Amino acid sequence: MAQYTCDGSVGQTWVISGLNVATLPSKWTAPKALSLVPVAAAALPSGKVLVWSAYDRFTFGGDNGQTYTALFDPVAMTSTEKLVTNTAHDMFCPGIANLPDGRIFVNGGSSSTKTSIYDPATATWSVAPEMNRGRGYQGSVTLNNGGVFTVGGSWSGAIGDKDGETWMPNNPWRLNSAIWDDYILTGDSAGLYRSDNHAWLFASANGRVFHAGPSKQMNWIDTTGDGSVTPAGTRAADGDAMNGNAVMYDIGRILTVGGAPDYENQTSTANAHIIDIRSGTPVVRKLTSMAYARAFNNSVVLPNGQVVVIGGQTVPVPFSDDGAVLTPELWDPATEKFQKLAAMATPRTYHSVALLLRDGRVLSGGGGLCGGCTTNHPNVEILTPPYLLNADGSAATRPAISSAPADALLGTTISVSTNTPVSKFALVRMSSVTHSVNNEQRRVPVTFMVGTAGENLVKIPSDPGVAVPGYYYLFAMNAAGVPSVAKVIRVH
Ligand SMILES: [Cu+2]
Repeated sequence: MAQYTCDGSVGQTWVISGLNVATLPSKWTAPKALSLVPVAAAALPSGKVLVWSAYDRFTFGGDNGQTYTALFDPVAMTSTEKLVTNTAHDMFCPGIANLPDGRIFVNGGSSSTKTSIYDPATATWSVAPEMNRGRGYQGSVTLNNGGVFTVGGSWSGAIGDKDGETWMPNNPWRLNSAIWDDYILTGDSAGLYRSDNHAWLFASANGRVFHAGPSKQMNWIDTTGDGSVTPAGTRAADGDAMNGNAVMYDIGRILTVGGAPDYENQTSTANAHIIDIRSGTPVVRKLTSMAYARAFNNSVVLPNGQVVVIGGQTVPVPFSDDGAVLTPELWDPATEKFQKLAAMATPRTYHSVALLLRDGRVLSGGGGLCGGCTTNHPNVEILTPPYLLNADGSAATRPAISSAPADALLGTTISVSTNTPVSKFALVRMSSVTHSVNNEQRRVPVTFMVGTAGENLVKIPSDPGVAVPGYYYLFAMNAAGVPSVAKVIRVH
């Protein structure tokens, strides 16, 4: 029998699920209230998630030299708030990187030149060097050599001249004077204030970075010395895709979805493309589009290579939930198509976040930060994707990793024990997100052999441009594709 459900587009559209529009088995927890709007989120080696808003729990503006943060435990569904004042850094709208040693690196934002580092081992924040350029809404990414590259970000500090700069541990920021802001611009009608925002950056070998968007122009960036930029073509017929997403779902392969030609008030697209950068010369393919046009969405890669696209709205309008898309879509690399998942309860538009959790579920939260407005969403909800459920909606039987080393050196083989024979292993880098940008997440499928004692001998890639040093979830998957809870491994 057909079942009528609202797809969440604020009462505008109704779909018939189970008839012509299949929804894959999937479910959400009820929204869990937090003490603040989680505008930024970072996955920690403990499995907990660090979230923060701005100087205030519910609004932003100006440089107020402090930030409300909280530590969310997705197992206990509890959170602990901490007001961070010692770094004098208002960390609203910054760049974020997950350093190879597990620390969370936050540069710019409302305090535009500041850099702060969170150490999860001590739960403390410390001051790192200031950038040469003030920035907010820039793109940052951890490099294969352990540094951090950042570029763009005219939303904060002076407008324009936001050339790249690179930080190496125990060093000041070094300006890459030949990596001009101009290379990454979209054609936004609001000009430079918007056109150098939210760069999609993917670390590669030898300090190089692939710039996949959101401008339709793509580039290879070399962060050595003054740096250099080599144009790398366009994303086929895709236009500028501001506030869309780019996800490295497999080695050297990036899925891009959604976005809009302008930062706001322009119709989003449902576009989807694959960018294959394995040969060094990007090969772009247009895919069958999503069912929904979206911008301000988030996308999360699962250990099996599927990508969950969550939230967003049909026309991006900051601090509005009009046209919010409550139905996530799951992209499958085997079919290269999208299928709908169960709708979530809360619109997740501007200032929303999503991250993969250690247990293979997906955290979605935030949206708003506009004072007393009705579009503030100081809560999170958690998606159980189809791979954790049987066809009847009951919980699938999961394999378990009984032992794995805490550390793995690049190019070595590690011994991993599981409670049952498994079919696949994958590493997924622990990552961070704000404003629909997560340049840290990447999935690295890994090969293995079964040893004489039944142990799994898992091969860690040798190239730090493939397995960028850092903390990874290691998932085992059984023949049915059901993942284990991950073991957290430091790859270095
Ligand atoms: Cu913002």
